[in-house]
Amino acid sequence: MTRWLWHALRPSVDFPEAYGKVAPMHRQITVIVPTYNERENLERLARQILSLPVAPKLLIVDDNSPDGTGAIADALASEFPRRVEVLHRAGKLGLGSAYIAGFRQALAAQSDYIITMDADFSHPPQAIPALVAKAEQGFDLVIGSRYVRGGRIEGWPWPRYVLSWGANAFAHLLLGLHAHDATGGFRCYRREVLEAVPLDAIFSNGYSFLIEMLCYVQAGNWRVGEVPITFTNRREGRSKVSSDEIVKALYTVGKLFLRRLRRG
Ligand SMILES: Nc1nc2c(ncn2[C@@H]2O[C@H](COP(=O)(O)OP(=O)(O)OP(=O)(O)O)[C@@H](O)[C@H]2O)c(=O)[nH]1
Ligand SMILES: [Mg+2]
Repeated sequence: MTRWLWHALRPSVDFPEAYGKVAPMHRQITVIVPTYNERENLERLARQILSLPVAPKLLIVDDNSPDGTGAIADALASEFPRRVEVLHRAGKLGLGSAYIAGFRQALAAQSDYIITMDADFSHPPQAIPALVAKAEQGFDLVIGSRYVRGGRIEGWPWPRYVLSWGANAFAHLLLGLHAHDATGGFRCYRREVLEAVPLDAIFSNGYSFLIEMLCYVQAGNWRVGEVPITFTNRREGRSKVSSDEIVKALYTVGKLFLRRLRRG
């Protein structure tokens, strides 16, 4: 309904190809980077993002990282006052809630496209213009994808492949999600999607947040596209994925599956 209204109110951009006519420079793009102990990565990543031709803004959501990442974020915000913002939270409150806090701030700042990515260079910043270009073609959510033709993963030990393959298989079979990379966190959302999704109703907070979010996007009939990326295993800093997170993800998928059954 919301999507229909949006298209009805903006007849000039009714057809996907029309988006391509508007230069991305006219769009405001915010890249949200959640951080927890990313001292080794944040500054270099920020500079690469800020030097991209699509001129994005950067919103760092730091959960009071014990390694001082928050102070690095503040220094970046002082150096680039118009382009870098930092959201400091009291402690490690989870990736999902970090995304939601970032979404709210980016929407309030009138961003047209809101991009999420990890701080550890697993998501290549140089792919951001390709995500935006695909969104400009009329896709409401664009996923930087490891699992479409041209996408690759470098440096993963085999258990990570199994975990990722299993999570995607669950997402496809139990939840009926169509995207090849349903668990990827490198995404570009059109602002209208985030306005339509009931962010308050999202119950998962960890990595399964990405699956729950995609359920809402697909249920809303928003157009989802994927662009291939080379995903590189983190070289600096430490992973925050724990066995705890895996159990929570299984719980989330089970809960979403039951909801899907109930709703037919
Ligand atoms: N603000 C915030 N950021 C988090 C939290 N947990 C993880 N992150 C960040 O979310 C991103 C993804 O976390 P990673 O540890 O890289 O997890 P991953 O990419 O799934 O796992 P690896 O492949 O092992 O790196 C990174 O930028 C983290 O710093 C959290 O609780 N709060
Ligand atoms: Mg990572």
